[in-house]
Amino acid sequence: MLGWMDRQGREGRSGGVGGRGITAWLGWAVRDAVRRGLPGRAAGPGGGEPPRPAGPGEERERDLATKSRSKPERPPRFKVLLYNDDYTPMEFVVHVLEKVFGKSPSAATQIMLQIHRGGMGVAGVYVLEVAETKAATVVRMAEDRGYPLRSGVEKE
Ligand code: TYC
Repeated sequence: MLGWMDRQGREGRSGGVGGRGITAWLGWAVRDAVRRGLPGRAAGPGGGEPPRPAGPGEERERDLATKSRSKPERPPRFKVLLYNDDYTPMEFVVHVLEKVFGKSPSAATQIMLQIHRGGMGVAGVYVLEVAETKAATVVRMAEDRGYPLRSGVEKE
């Protein structure tokens, strides 16, 4: 004969495996199901501990478990644009492209000429915060020298 369990999930003892063994395991299984909020007799009205709201830690754990199953999204990228004007020296634009955007001297020169001829060009592509910082850096460097060079950010 097996042991028994009262409504609170406490184990009783009526012989069999001495009130431990499988009854101890069943007590653990039911308590575990109640803890995790699974449906079961002990979790129903009048039975077992009432399902308590999950604490902040548990909520986070559940969120993480859900998120880890979904494909991680690549953050959107943003182009940093430079605009042509009649006053900023070509050498300064090349300098900016090298120092702020890490371009080689020849790549920087090509981009600068493209902007000079076409009115606008892409200096680099970054996540939003980096793109905005670089665009602001360009404008500040130009303003410090009295040049009207303009920069902007556009979603790729
Ligand atoms: N047009 C400028 C000149 O002739 C050069 C220039 C190039 C300015 C690119 C801005 O983003 C620019 N001095």
